Amino acid sequence: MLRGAFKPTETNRPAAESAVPPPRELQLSQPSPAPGLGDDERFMAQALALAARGVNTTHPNPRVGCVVVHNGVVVGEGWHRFAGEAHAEIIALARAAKRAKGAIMYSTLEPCCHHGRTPPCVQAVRKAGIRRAVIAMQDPNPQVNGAGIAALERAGIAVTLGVGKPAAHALNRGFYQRMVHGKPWVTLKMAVSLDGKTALASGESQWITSAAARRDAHQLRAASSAILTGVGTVLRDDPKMTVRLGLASASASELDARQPLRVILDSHLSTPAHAKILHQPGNALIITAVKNDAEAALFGGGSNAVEVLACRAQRGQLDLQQVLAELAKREVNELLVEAGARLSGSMLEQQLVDQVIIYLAPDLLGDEARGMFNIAGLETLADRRRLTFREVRRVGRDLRLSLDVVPPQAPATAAVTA
Ligand code: AOF
Ligand code: ZN
Repeated sequence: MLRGAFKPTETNRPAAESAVPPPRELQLSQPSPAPGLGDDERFMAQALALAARGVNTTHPNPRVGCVVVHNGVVVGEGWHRFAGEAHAEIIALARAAKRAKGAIMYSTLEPCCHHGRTPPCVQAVRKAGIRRAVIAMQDPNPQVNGAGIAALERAGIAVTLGVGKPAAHALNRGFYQRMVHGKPWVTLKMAVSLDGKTALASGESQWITSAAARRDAHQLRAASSAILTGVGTVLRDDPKMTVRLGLASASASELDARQPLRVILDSHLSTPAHAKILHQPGNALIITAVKNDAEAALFGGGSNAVEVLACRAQRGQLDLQQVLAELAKREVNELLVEAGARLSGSMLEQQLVDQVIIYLAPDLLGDEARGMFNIAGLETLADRRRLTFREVRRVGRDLRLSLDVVPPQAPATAAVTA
């Protein structure tokens, strides 16, 4: 993948991505730890804040932060920025240098013990003379999965596991879901009017929400490994599906390197070869039911990388579970769905969505306008699809609603923060 190959010359410098704050769901509720917390919680909160700086760049790797503390003083900090570059621990230990001897290391993820793109962190931790390691969560990567902790303990390093785990997990919910369940974390985003409409009957939809809400949505894109849409949206809106807003300080190569993979579900391979979505920085993937090499070749001619992949389909509908599995194979941790009512409705009906973000404009578009989700009619209220509000906040003149999808049979609870 393009982003894996991208290597800035200087590691861990103050990053352009700090211009794009992480989505609120990924921000710590306490960026500066409250007084009264124990040392472990306080230093782990610092490591978590460092980890969050990688929110837009570490893909396909997890977001990890590390703090080295000697006699109660922070002597080294680090966070993982790009796959292929040094891990958080390596940077923090290098900063601490000799002061790492006898120090405590706070890491938001279990240090790795395998050779990936970079050498194992546990060796460096041992060599540096760390005496205790505080770790927020185990690395779900099957190549690590507890073996890093076991290696530290074998080296006589005391390990405390679980401090700050919920926040560490939230930062890496996509990485976790891919490693453990073989599918990405799926966020479905939609911009709608107060009467739940996404476009006029004519298809006109630019713009339903304000510039502030659209900027916020670009932050969702920036943190995603891939964006999924349907060919209907491509034909109707000819979208670019790139991260553009809020990245003024990024260089052209950084902008290219951080573009999420653009995925188009197109059963009959009817995406026009000139569609804008195919001609942007970064990679595009068309998933179809009817791969025909001659037709697929039409998409390969330009300067951009466009892959065409055939997936199972039934009655013209692509198998969405297989689509997600294929995306996980391509190391997609977090997937953002920006699609029309049909694909969005199918994703929800098939319980493939983890989180829904709605930007709600205080306007009415009328009965003729298009609805949000094509979902089969229900006979009784007992069959309704349930979601719960996680967060509600105002963005410009619009509201941003963040909702969790409730699995069937689970009781819906109201937990709203305004
Ligand atoms: C750590 N610290 O900061 C991160 C870790 O290809 P590599 O060498 O970058 O290894 C990637 C794997 O390392 C990734 O899948 C995950 O298991 C772990 N990530 N580990 O000790 C870090 N980012
Ligand atoms: Zn490592």
